Amino acid sequence: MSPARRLRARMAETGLVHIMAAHSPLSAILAEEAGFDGLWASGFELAALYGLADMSLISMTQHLDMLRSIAGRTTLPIVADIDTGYGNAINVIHAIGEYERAGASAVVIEDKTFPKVTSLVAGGRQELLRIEEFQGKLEAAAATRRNPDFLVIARTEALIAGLGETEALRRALAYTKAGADMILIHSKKQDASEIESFSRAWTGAVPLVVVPNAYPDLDARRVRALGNIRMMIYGNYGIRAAATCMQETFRRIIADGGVQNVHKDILPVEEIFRLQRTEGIKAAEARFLR
Ligand code: SPV
Ligand code: MG
Repeated sequence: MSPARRLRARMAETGLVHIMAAHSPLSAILAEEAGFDGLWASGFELAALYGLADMSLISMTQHLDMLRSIAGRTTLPIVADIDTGYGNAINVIHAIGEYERAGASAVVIEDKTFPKVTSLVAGGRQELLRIEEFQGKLEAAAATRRNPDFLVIARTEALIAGLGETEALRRALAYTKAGADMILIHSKKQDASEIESFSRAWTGAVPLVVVPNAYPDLDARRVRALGNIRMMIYGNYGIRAAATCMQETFRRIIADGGVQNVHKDILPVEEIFRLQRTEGIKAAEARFLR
């Protein structure tokens, strides 16, 4: 069964899948071990890993290289964040071919203009495409995929752009008509009221996806109660968790004048050896090196 088929099957079976942001193969391995259903090849996380803003500065090649490395180290389905699709519908055709070959099971394409501005930043310039133009991009994506289980998820940024629920619903319905398999609805409000209201008003035929990072109180119990959300994406928690630990540890090393205190508080190197699958390499050495 392809990872894309597994992702669809898991959604059907559990009613809600939990997709963890991964910015590296190591973070993907940790997410798989923790029990997530899939991975989010997040644009924000990869940009942050490079020390850059999430504003279309990372190239498709950089994102694909990381996605391939992630796909090589885990068995989880990967939902690729392809931002605006790198241009118009022609760029989307090229991108879908590349992402499917690289091992993605789904893409999320957002209805912003290229270059985009990250969604949650205060005062960010948020410009949306004409609906017809974005429909063309979605149709191009759906027509290009080879595996019919590969998911094309349309993300509307209408709430992020301050255009209100009516416009968000209008766009989401138009994107469903264009062939989107799911609709990702995002908000920058610090409570989930916009998302819950949108979900209650949603009459479209496809399920919804949410990214509860500005509104962390929207947990799985509340999501399930809404009834039409099938995917929760934990976007930015991987890089924030990693940065939290590194920031604290690095500061302590400077303050302590050495690693004598932090040494016992972080993972032992043996655990890193395990995550690197070093035992398998040792076994191969014993077997093959003569
Ligand atoms: C990402 O993780 O890249 C996302 C989610 O798109 S957000 O940063 O909240 O827009
Ligand atoms: Mg993103």
